[in-house]
Amino acid sequence: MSENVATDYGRMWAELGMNLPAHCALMNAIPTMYENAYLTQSDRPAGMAYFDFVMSEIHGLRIKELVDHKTAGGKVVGTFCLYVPEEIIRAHGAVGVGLCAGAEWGYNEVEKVLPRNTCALIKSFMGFKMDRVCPYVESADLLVGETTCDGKKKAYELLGEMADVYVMELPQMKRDRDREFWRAEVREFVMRLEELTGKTMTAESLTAAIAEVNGKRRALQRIAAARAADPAPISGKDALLATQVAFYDDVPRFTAMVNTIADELDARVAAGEGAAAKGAKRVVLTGSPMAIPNWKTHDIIEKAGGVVVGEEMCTGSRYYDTLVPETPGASLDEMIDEVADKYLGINCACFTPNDARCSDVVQMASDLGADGIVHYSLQFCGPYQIEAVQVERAARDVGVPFLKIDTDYSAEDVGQLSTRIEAFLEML
Ligand code: BJ8
Repeated sequence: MSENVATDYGRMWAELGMNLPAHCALMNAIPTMYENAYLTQSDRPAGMAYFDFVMSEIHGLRIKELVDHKTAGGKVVGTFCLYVPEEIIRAHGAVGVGLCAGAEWGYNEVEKVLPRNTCALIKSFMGFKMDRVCPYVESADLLVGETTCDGKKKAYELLGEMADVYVMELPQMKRDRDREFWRAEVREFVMRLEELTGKTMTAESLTAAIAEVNGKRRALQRIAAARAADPAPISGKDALLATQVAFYDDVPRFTAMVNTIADELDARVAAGEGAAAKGAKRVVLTGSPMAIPNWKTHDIIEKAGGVVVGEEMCTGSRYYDTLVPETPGASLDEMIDEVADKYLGINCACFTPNDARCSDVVQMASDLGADGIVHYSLQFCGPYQIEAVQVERAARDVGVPFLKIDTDYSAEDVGQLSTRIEAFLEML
């Protein structure tokens, strides 16, 4: 994509206030990463052509859609975490976009304000904002943070000096009083969105939003279920990409495309066709989220001859495995409670205790016939790095081999990780 302001996209990026030379450098890097990770694969489902297109237009067509939505009076709400309820945003006629950044970017500027030993995810979203290279951030009318880990909390204060930031207070335990607290917090969020959009959420608008987002999650569940087959009908990398794109794509279009891919996967499973060889070593990944363009670990595992069959992470099952109940005749208040409760059910390592995550991981490994579990943490992420101890214990208890890796967004450790992962796959 050209950064020339004479092109439609160039003009659009300039009008969003982006730093065009820096954005140009980013846009030159991502296609190469995508080609190396994705277009080198063989036996991909034909339906993945949609995601090739989405990636080729990642800062183009979708941003144009967001800009058109804003021009028509709509709002765009950027989020960084799974706990921010997408249904509530949509029920106000706003579009939600996930902003978790997966690239090492703008670190020189970021490290002037954040300690070097901050996790890559935080440095990345701060770098994207400080360098003005992300059109999703720049088109958002409101950025919504949350009190998960300490690094994010404090980074949101600095982000608030550059953009309009609203922070939801997330409890760190799941007792009854925490549930009540969180339900109240979700109601405050409704009020903030009413103020932003000038619209009042109704039972009808929330019912429609719940149905739409549930449809998206169900479509992703179909892909997840197909991955139980041997040979796996889709690579882990392709399945990961579908979940990553779910955070910002148009919901009805995305759901339709993913259902088409799921139909194709069902047919592949019936025909015994796979994206990986039958008998390839099967790996479940668990840990910190992987935002676009962070495909490093999947790429290493699959280039080493293994196949990733599931992700217990926010860019995986934590995103799609539970739905908000669709209860006919429920009042708006009851629906808001159901939305809040569904989100509080997510098992992030920022909660204590978080035993349910350990059970989720071993259950997933069993359901998908995994040969091993790889625990992936971003360096300096205390919650996941420490909780790895309990996850390892849970894996050992059920006799599933376990490997723990701590990494970041750079390519510097690819050689070392490849060696460790190859040895792990050989041992399985
Ligand atoms: S629900 S995983 S998206 S908080 S990796 S910034 S925890 S130091 S990302 Fe997350 Fe929500 Fe939890 Fe999911 Fe902090 Fe760790 Fe960095 Fe993290």
